[in-house]
Amino acid sequence: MAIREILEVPDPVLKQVSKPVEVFDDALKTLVEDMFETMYDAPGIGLAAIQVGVPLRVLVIDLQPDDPDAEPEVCNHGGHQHTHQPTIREPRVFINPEILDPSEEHTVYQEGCLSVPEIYADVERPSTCRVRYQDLDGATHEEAMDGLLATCLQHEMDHLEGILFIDHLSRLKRQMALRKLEKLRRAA
Ligand code: GNR
Ligand code: NI
Repeated sequence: MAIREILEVPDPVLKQVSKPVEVFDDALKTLVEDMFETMYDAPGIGLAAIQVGVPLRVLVIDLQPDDPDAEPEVCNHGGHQHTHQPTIREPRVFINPEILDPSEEHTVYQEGCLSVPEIYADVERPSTCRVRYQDLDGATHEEAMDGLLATCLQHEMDHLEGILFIDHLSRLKRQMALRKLEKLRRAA
């Protein structure tokens, strides 16, 4: 397992259209493992293969819900004791995903993207949809999506077409976002 470098705007690789996966081999499993490690490290709730420079139709998602009923874990580091809820991992892999039946109802969600760091903006998308996808063994599945999972899946699907969430903004808002990012980078 390895953490891979996440490409950021304006890297032209992010604009590439990703190709379908045709071979379900060990190299694909390694890519997916590395994508999870990279996503958890970032941290983020989703990652498309193109974000680590691989133009294949592969997505990973983990909304990482905290289990409200779980026993808090007590941490003690640097002599400072605190508690936090353990994270339940719910890793999901979508290979060659297709969106079906997007709802007419739309939801606005404040999105961010690991390839557009520290920029957040409202994006409107269909509230629910179905997804048809393959798993790591090549088996096909279909599933209904709603809430943050539907939003995140559609954000990741956009990456497969070379589209970033800022591409959904007006030109003015997109330019403001990119200028803010430039300013943050200069300050860093
Ligand atoms: O970590 C992420 N958070 C997020 C928040 C709202 C909508 C979409 C996302 S996905 C993003 C990680 C990422 O860039 N995936 O491509
Ligand atoms: Ni993204």
